[in-house]
Amino acid sequence: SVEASIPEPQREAWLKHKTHGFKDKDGFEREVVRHVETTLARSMFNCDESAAYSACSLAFRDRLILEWNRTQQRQTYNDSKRLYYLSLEFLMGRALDNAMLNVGQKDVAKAGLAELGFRIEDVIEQEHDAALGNGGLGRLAACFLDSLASLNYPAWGYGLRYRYGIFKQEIIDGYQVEVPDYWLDFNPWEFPRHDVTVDVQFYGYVHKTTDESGKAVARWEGGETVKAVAYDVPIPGYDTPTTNNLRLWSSKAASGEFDFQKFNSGDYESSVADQQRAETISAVLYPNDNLDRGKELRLKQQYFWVAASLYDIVRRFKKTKRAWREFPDQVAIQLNDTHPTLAIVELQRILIDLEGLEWDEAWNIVTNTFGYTNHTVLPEALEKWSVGLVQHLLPRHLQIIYDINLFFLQSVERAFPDDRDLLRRVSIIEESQPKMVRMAFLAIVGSHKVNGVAELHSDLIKTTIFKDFVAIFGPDKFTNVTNGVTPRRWLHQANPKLSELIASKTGDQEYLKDLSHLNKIELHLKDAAFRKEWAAIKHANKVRLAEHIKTTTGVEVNPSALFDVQVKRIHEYKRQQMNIFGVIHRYLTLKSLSPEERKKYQPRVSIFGGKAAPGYWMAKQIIHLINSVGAVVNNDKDIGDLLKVVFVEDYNVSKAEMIIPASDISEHISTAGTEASGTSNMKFVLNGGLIIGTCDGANIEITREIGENNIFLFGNLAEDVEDLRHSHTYGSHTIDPDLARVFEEIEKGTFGDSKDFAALITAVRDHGDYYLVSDDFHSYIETHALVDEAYKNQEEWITKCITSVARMGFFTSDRCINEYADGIWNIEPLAVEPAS
Ligand code: B1H
Ligand code: IMP
Repeated sequence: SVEASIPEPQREAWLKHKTHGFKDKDGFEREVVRHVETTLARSMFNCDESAAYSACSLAFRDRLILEWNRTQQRQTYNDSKRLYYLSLEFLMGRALDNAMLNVGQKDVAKAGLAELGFRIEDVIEQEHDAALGNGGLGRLAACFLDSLASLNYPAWGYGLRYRYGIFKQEIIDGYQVEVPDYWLDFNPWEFPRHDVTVDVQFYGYVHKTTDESGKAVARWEGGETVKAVAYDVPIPGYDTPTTNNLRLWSSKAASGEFDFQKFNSGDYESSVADQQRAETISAVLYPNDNLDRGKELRLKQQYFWVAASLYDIVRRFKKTKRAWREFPDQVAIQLNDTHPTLAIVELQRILIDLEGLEWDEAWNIVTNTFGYTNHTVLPEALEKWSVGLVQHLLPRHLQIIYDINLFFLQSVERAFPDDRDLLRRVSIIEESQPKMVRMAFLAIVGSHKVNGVAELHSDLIKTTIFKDFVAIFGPDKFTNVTNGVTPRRWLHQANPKLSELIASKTGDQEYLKDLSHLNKIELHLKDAAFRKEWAAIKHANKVRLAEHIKTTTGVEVNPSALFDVQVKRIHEYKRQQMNIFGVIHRYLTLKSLSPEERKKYQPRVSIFGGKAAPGYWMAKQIIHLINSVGAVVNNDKDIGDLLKVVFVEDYNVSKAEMIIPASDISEHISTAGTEASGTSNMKFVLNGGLIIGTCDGANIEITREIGENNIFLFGNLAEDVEDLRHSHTYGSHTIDPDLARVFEEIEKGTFGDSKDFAALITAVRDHGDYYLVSDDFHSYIETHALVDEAYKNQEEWITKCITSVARMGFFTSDRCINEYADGIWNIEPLAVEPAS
């Protein structure tokens, strides 16, 4: 057993004093009080909710870390192949509620906290979100960690420990204002590992020389060194002891606290400045979603994180004393988009420069180790780095990239002789001014599998941006793994009442481990009591959101109105502008009706939320228009409860957990072919809301699963987008008449100074309407009318909702992780006895 690895003479003492986490309510309370009194140095007389949160979290953390250790020991002892998920973003949200539910001790904690004088809901609310991500890509990584642990896969996440996560959004006078998210004051969920550090080199030069045997070798010398310090975050699986690790790297100056040479020569300030410069690397998450800005500090972040992670992975492999060729049997590395692509180059560098392997042997190991997930086809999001910048920062890596490209192009030439244009098109180096390294191409060439994140998206990458690579490598290298979400957080935690109701109908909570069991609720479709309870839960969730809206915006909304929600990053391709134009159209229609006719209209609340990248001016204009429309509509006495427009400030994971269960209809209305998958669409349906959406991303597969009667699809298809764009000759493009009417009203100044919104109008009317807002507007408005009609028949509406939830089993991230494990990583779960 694992215990056998403790040396005999000490074994008895270690085992005798082994720590155990709390077992029951009494034990839990004892741990909380101990942490309040010792770790936090407080007492019952000054233990507020915040201290109760900290102590409660520490009690759970202690439990998790014990299981964490056992899990790591078990995996090491079994010598199992591990997956390493490299992601620059992990949008974790809150940890306490999730830990309590996954460990299965929330009831114990609830009762214990109550005896100590606290309501568990208030304690949970104290936690600050861990917001180390922008949107879907980062939250997907977090769902994957939950599934990997819940399914007992040996897996680690590797990321950066940003000092500042995604900014906090404040809405001031209708505009977005960004406030830094200084979140690490006290984080009970991380373990600093000051003993686990890696020195990471930057800049310098390459010295070509020969070794003793006369073989040519390259030495990367000079430059500067920064230290990476590991911080470990335990990831508990649901109803299993498996507790995996998320290792986040923090940057520090390498030479201890100060550069003593400078210090002794009296240059104290500049040695402190050096220290701060090193810490800058992991200081802040870049707040861009689906956009690449090519900043030097971002490239430094990428290499810092990749180099530290690979060093750690290689160190762990070397402990097994296996031959290098076995590396891909022990290690799978998944690249979450191109952000960690330098890992391919770094592993090749380690193998040839430091370990002395031949190029071909090393390259074979590298390509069998990596898999690459593409998350976007938007041209502005495809990463490229200028050759000059890479040369300056990572001179040896640039040489290796050139060699990878040379060997790759030679093989292409052999297979496709005399096709110069093909070589130009697929070259990893773009021959532009300046020359650029195309990271997606490097990722494809250096991986054994490339996957998209929904069927349409995976088809699109094969026929558009990566078409030539399909011809070169054959179609089998390219595959699809449709995204999924964890039902633990996105149903059980976010919507406990619905989770309980579902459990009462499926028999138990097994559906949280095998989401296909949801289909059992379809048998109860006609059960009147069940339906009534279903509706009551939705209503209660809407009441809770209405309260939040009242306290944060002052707007009173009627929980019986239809809640129409669009919450996601603000982006032109996601078309929040089309949504707000639609709202204006509705407002104008209502205004044109007589009071009698108006009464027949379905009351609605249009709810928006989401952050704009700080430098994305158009997205900020959209936020301003939404708030300006709200200010007019919400105060119009003719309109009353028939229409309200609210913008929920600072959308994040914990707000999503409140908003999503309260939605009747949610909007997933990207221009067809632009949203790779979307994952909130899955969360909304899973929580008993319906969707209005385009034939894009995962909407298509959701439709296939739940049936087209249960979704409101509209708009042009991806295959027609290119031709439509082409037909919009600048200036002469005819605008949909209803949309023209909306523009006219904005230009009249109804929603404030029209100059503020001019760019949103000209983008559609005068600049080619790249996102097809006008082309889709008519169909969008008509489909909203169908939504109104359908909602009036509440019985039929509830039937649609229940049927949809019953058929959502496919969209669990567990299914998704099993597909990656079988088709890409070749890893197996490590069986464990169920939690005691
Ligand atoms: C997605 C990104 C993204 N795709 C660059 N691409 C970034 C690209 O900081 N950057 O430079 C950050 C994020 N994010 C999203 O991934 C897609 O838009 C969604 O459709 C998809 O559901 C999600 C997860 O696959
Ligand atoms: P690493 O793989 O060296 O980073 O170690 C990660 C964790 O795995 C350690 O903190 C231990 O909990 C566990 N571990 C590593 N090596 C051993 C071993 O040889 N025996 C048992 N557990 C180990």
